[in-house]
Amino acid sequence: MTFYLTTPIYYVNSTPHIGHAYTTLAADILVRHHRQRGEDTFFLTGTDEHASKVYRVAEEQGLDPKVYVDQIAEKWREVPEQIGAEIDFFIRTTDEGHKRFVQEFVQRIYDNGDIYEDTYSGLYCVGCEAFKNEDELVDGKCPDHGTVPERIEEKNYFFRLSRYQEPLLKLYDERPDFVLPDFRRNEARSFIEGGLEDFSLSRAGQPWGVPVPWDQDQVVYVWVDALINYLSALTYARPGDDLRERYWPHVRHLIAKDILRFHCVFWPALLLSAGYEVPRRIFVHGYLTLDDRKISKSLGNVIDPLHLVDVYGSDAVRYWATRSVQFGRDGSVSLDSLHERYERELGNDLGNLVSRTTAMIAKYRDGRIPIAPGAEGAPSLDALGQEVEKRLDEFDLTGAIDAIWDAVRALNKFVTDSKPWELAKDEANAEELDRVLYALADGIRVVAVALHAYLPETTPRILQALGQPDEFDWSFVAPGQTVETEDVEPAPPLFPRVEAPAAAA
Ligand code: ME8
Repeated sequence: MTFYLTTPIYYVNSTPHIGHAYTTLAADILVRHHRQRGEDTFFLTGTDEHASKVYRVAEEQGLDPKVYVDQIAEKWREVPEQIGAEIDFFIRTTDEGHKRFVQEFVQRIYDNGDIYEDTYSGLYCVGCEAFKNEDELVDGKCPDHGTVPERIEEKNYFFRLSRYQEPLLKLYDERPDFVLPDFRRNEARSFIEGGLEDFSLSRAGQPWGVPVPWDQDQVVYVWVDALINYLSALTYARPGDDLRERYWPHVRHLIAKDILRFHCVFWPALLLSAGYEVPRRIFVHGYLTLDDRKISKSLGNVIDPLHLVDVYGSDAVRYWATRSVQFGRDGSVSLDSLHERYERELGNDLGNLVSRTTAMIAKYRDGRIPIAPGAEGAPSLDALGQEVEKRLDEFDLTGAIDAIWDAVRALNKFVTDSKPWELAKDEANAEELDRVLYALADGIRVVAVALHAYLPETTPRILQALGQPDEFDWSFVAPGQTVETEDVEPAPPLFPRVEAPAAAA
C-alpha cells in the first residue's frame, strides 16, 4: 500500500495556533500508523503564501512581500517538529518548483479548452480569499469573517467548472468514501447537485502571485495556486526524482470544514480537466473551539501550540486533541481539560501502570520478566491491533485511541483484581505471580506499540523500561511477543506533575 497524506497549506498572514497544529498532528498520527504497517508513506504540509491578505500584511509592515513571507514561513516550518510530526516535505507556494508547475498545470487546462476570458463583476472576501454571492452573506457581511466583501470588476480567465457537474456526481456515486465523514460527503454532493458555476481562475492587477502563462498581466487565483501544491510538491521534493508516479493518486487530503468546497468540488474538477486522477480520499474534520468559539486569530481567541507543548510536551497535546473531540465533529476544548487528562489519563492510567508494573517486576523477580503466558482474568488484547487498524482506516482517530485506552484501563483493573502484592507474600503462588507479571508486561508492550503513532516520544521509553527491543512494526501489536529480560528497574514517571499554566488564552 502507498499512503500519501497532506494537510492544508496554511496562510502566512499570521502565526500558527492550535487549530493548525490540530490538523498537522492528526495527519502525523495517520502517517505514522501506516508507516508502522510497513507502507510506503509520504507526508506533506506547508504554507500558502500568494494570498492577498498575506500581501496586505506585508504592506502594513512596510516589507517587501517576499521578505515578509521568508520571515514568517520560518515560524510555520517549526510547527511539525514542535508537535512531534515527522514530515517528508514542507512546501511553500513561493518555491520556484511550485510556481513552474502551477503554470504548467493551468496551461494544460487552457489547452484542454476549459478556460475562457470574461469579466468578473461581484464580491470578493479577502478573509476567505474567495468570490462571494450575495446569498452567501449575512447582513451584507461574510459570515466567517464578519467583514463586508470588496466589490470588484475585472477581466478574468474563467474555469469551466459547470462542465464538471456530471463527472463529479458520477465520481461521488461510484466512490462513496471519496469524502468522509458521510455528512460532509452529502454536503459536498448537494452543493454539486445545486448546480456549478464557472469561477475565476485568475486575478487582474494583483502584484503578488504566479503569473498566468499566456497573460503576464494576470496572476493565478490563490486557491488554484494553493490546491496544485499537492501535486507540484511531488515534482521537486526530491530533486531528480519525480514522485508523481509513486504517490499519485494514492493521496488523501486532511482538511477542516471551512475549505470543503475548494477540496471536494473545485480540486477534483481541476484535476480531471488537467488529465490527472482524483485523490483517494478527502477527510473533513471539524473545528476545535475554545469556550464554544472557533479558535482563530481574527477572533483574538488563540492558543499558541508552543505554549502548550512547552508545558505538557507534544505527546500530551496530541493525546488530548484526538481524545477530547470526536475526530470529524466540532468540539470544545479547554486548558483545564488538557491538564486533567494529562494527570488522570496519561499520568495515572498509563504512567502509573508502567511504574507499578516495572516496580513489581524489579521487586518480586529481580528485574526479570518471566515468560509465563496464560494468566487467569488477564484482559485479552488479541483483537486490539485489528480494531485500531479498522478505526484508523476510517480516519477515526478518536475511536482508535478510545479502544487503546480501554485496554490500558483493563490492564489497570487486572492489577487491582489480581493483587500481585498479595500473591508475592506466599511462595506457593510463585507461578501465578509469574503469569500475572508477564500478562502485565506483555499487555503494556502491546499497548505501547498501538499507542506509538499517538505518543511517539513516550512509547520508546515504555519499551525501554520493559527491556524490550525498540520495535514498532505493526506485527508487534499482537500479544505474546515479550522477550525475556533481566534488567527491569522501576521506571521513573512518564508524565511528571506539572503546574497548570495560568489562563493562557
Ligand atoms: O484555508 N479547528 O489556510 P488556513 C480545526 N491556505 N482546524 C483548524 C482550525 C480550528 N479552529 N483553524 C485552522 C487555508 N484549522 C488555505 C488552505 S489548502 C490547498 C489551502 C486548520 O491557514 C484546518 O485544517 O486558513 C483548516 O482547514 C485550515 O487550518 C485552514 O488554514
